[in-house]
Amino acid sequence: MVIKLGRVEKYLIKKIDEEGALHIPLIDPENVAPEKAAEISVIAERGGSAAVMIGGSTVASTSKLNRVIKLIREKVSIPTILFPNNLSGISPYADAIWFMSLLNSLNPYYIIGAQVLGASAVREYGLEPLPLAYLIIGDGGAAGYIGQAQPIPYDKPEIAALYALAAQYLGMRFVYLEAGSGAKNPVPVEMIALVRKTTSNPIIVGGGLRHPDAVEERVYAGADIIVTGTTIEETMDVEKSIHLFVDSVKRGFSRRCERRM
Ligand code: 1GP
Repeated sequence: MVIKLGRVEKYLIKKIDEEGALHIPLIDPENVAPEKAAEISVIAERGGSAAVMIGGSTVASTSKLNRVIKLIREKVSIPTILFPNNLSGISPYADAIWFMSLLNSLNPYYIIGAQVLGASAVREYGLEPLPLAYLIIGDGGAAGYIGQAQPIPYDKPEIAALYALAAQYLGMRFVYLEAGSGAKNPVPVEMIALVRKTTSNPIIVGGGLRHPDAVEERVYAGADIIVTGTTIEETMDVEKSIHLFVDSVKRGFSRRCERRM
């Protein structure tokens, strides 16, 4: 039997193949009103972001989440992807869901329990599941705390690489290196580089990425998708912020190509 990829997964893979690396903004419906979320999404689509992720570690109100996604979908055609913290993070209005397992949690609920409870809703809502290994690195922020993670130390890239390889062998098709929203220090470039060497799955990197240079270095090291949340939610100039991030992703990738030549 051949695995049939869904529409959003095919789109992301094709876009990574064509453009090298992508930027995706993350919107937390607990922090951002629907109108503002839609405005950010329109600017992101125009600025070249590949999709919009919606979720946050403390999302408790699915109706608030639904309102945000409905409005975003009215305004943009790039895919909306749920980034669920729990069952409350599942909405029928999105295109896809990171069907994620927090592999370095100490609590089996975040590794497989919530997934078992949420699977039938994902099917019923027709959400496309994107199988994702979620790894908490360093500080871990609220995601690490809520998810009861045993964070991988910043200076132990080999542990992250082994998790990523094990996840690939288990059939997961994306790996997310998460330093935690608003983390003081993002995922180190050395860790991304080693994970890149170890797995062939697309690598998503997020948490604490505020400066375009930091984004560029992480794409150069091998990140395929860069996620930024806080900076875009808090900036007074969303357009400029999106432009800087999308541009730094491109620069990081073209430097990576030059290195290969
Ligand atoms: C958090 O990786 C994301 O889950 C984004 O983090 O809010 O720090 O950009 P920031």
